[in-house]
Amino acid sequence: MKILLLRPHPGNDRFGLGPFFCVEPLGLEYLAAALIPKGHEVTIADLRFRPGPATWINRTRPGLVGIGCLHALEFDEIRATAREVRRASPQAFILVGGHAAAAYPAALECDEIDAICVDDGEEIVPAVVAAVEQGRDLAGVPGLRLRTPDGWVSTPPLAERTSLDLVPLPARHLVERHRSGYHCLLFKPVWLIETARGCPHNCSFCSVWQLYDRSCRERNLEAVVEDFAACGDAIFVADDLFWYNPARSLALAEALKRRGVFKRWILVQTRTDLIRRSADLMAAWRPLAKDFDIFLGLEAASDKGLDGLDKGADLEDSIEAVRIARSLKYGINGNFLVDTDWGVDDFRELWAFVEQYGLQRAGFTIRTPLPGTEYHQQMADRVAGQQWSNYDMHHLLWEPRIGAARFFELYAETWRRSILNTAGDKGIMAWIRQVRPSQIPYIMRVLWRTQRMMKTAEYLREHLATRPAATGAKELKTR
Ligand code: B12
Ligand code: SF4
Repeated sequence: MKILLLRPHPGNDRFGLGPFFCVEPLGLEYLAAALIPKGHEVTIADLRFRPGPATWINRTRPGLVGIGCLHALEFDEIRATAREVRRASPQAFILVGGHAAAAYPAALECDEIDAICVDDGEEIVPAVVAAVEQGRDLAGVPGLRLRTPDGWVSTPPLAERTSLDLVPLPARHLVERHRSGYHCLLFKPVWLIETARGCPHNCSFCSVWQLYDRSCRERNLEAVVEDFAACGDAIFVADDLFWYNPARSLALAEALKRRGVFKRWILVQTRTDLIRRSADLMAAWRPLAKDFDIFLGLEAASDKGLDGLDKGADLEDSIEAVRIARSLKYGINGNFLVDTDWGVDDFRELWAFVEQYGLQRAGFTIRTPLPGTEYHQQMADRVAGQQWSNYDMHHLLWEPRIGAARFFELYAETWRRSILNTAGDKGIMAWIRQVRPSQIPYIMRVLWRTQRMMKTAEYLREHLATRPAATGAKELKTR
């Protein structure tokens, strides 16, 4: 069958680090790798680049269109894309999947979509394609929400979680036409690699563990080494929790060294307590790249703050992790969560922590009830009527304790303390010196776009324009 897999534009990347990142649709590449050996003709189209869905439909004439949905902030855009696909190809079967779709399918249950995949796709998608091709009932395919004449129904879950080794390598050749457009921070082009999936922890703001029931699955080391060797020299590792299994991580570092893998840059995501107890492992990995950055879940500047998020790590873990990582010359890109219940003292506590430990490379996001979390269920009444694009962790979904105007004033001030503030410690020239001449226009464009995060008025304008009409303009407190 002819299959078209679409990665839609996220719709909202006005705030946050969105402009700094555009990475390949790795989930779709794994789906393609599962479908191609079964004789299907697969095209992946990344709609963050031209052309749009209608052109791709005309070019490929698909029997099934799969739409990837990674983030809740994309829900409205996914539905709009599905509508466009339906118009251009009324006969095609429309299947949606990806992290956010699986974590909260209710947001996508609409007439334009035929089915939603609520688990990993490597087994489920080929089964859907076979059923559609043979005109069989999809009720027998596991892991789906299915649109039926009687409404949306669930099919049984997969008997077992899909092994990551079912499909050893992603079909990266299908996105090569977009490769030069994929970038992360200062690096362009970049490659996204996954070595493991899931996380055993239970941070209250995170939808990953709730989807995978705190399970972790690992890819076969040989496949991972092969993938690293075949990809280019700037790598973003997609694993939810890198270095999670010390013995396996050590074996992987050694296997990569034996294979002669050495990258210009690697970025991984992990936890502070894990780094604190893994100094040897960190030392083993560091020689694998010239520059090696870590996205570290710092989250809060006090033990009370960390406890309130069920982080399961304390402030001493944060301080030690930063010390260990820096002693090994890792770069730290942390993230902190800012709470709508905060007063000025809480902001000051965060600023002091950032200053004391030199964490100006960190990002700051607003604690947001992401669909698929218990926190979202608890906050259901307060978030009613919000548009999905506001779930980017830079919008307020309800009135904060100190009022929106004062909150955004302090939030913008928090961002002004980061290195992204070109009027702050790191000016434009310092950024320009870090990139090749050909990348200067790119870095200028990205920096220009991120400057709105330092401006109170930009947040307020956005807040007024996008909040549910029902809350009314009168609620906005001004100083
Ligand atoms: C890479 C990544 C990013 C990248 C790039 C994303 C992009 N737009 O291309 C960047 C860094 C930009 C990013 C940004 C953000 N991200 Co992000 N991101 C991820 C991450 C780490 C990996 C995704 C991935 O590629 N995994 C590897 C592939 C192989 O797995 P997969 O995509 O899940 O694919 C499988 C299945 O889902 C399924 N599938 C996938 N697509 C499809 C399609 C169809 C049709 C079907 C049937 C099945 C299917 O089959 C695949 C194979 O099994 C996930 C973590 C996660 N566990 O998903 C977070 C994650 C998705 N991100 C998250 C968040 C919160 C964000 C930010 C809001 C963070 C922030 N602080 O600003 C921003 C939003 C940016 C924006 N404005 O768009 C949350 C999502 C929460 C939610 N419920 O919305 C996650 C889950 C992380 C977390 N720990 O909470 N992100
Ligand atoms: S450690 Fe990271 S991936 Fe794991 S539950 Fe916490 S935020 Fe989610």
